[in-house]
Amino acid sequence: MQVSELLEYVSDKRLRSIGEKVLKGDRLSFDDAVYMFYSNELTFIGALAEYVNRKKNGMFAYFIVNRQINPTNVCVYQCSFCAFGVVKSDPRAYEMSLEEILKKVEETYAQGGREIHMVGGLPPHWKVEDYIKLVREIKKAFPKITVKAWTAVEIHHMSKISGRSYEDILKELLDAGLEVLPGGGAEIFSERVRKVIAPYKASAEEYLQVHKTAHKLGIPTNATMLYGHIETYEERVEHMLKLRELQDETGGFQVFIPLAYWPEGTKLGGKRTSSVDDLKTIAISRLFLDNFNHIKAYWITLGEKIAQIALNFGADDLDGTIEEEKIVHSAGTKSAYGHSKEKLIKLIRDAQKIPVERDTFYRPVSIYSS
Ligand code: V47
Ligand code: SF4
Repeated sequence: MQVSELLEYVSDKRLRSIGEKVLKGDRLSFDDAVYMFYSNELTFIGALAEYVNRKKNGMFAYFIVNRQINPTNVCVYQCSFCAFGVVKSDPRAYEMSLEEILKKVEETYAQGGREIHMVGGLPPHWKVEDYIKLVREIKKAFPKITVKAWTAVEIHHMSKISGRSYEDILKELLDAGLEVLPGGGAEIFSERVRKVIAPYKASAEEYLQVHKTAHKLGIPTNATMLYGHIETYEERVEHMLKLRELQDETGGFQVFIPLAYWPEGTKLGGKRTSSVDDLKTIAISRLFLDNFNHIKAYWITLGEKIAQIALNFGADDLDGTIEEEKIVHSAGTKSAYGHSKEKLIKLIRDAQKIPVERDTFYRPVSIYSS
């Protein structure tokens, strides 16, 4: 059945008019997106989102052979939703040596890995040079691997401790070999929520300013949203609106990644998100962020099965093989720590999409069409 035919079955007039807007390619308003969050018509919203996704990405669904490295979990910020960052005296505190890190990169490279996604806690004793050195050493040893490192929170922190501008720091990181910024640290932009869940780290404005500066320097970046804790639906849409506005201005975002909150071991506590909420959030983000090419169904937070359904609800990317995820596992996620490339290909095929191995910049490396 065509999506246009589906419209006839929707008795809710407001939702039908949102559907008509989507079919015409008109931009959705703040109120449209909020309305969908309160609606119970999940399958209709999902079908609309998948219609938009297929126009943008066809039947392709992307993945990458990559590895996450979290050099340390020691963190001065102690966000209440985070079970990963600990104080230096905590028995769980760790800091990897440069040799350990390079060994992990070597293993990934030997398996055909293309990307190192490196983020961590923010230890009180680290200087800007420590962050830059890690990028430089990885690139020096493995020039072909793409380093996606340090969130806007880390860049802001480097600026705070050194008095240097974002631009100055990003230029030095570029020179060291950094090619793209990951999207972490966005959480929810609402000041009301940030005061409770992340009162000390970079503010929403600072996060956005770092990304804007990176875009100006030609560094592409990713964007995230942590949802399912104490934020309202309105605050989720406000968050996406800020990203849509910046994307209109710069065009520098590659992908939007909704991150489902996991509460175990956090100070904030609370409950897990429902699968319905996960799928609705993926679908609404696909519909609302009309200027983003990609929506990531991050299998670590969604779980493998919901991530597969999400590939039919507007998402077109699973992230990657990852190998050793630590941040969300500290908070109780039940997904694997990593998956082989073959497993990701199977997950995508079973979701009835065509697997495309990509590089960090969404350029296809291999298409597994049969
Ligand atoms: O910024 C922390 C989130 C993020 C929890 O750019 C939690 O391609 C759920 O940003 N429950 C880091 N989430 C991960 C991240 C990311 C992941 C994959 C790809 C990309 C990309 C970025 O993890 C943090 C925070 O928002 N997080 N604690 C938690 N309890
Ligand atoms: Fe530190 Fe990031 Fe965890 Fe906040 S979310 S405590 S900044 S590691």
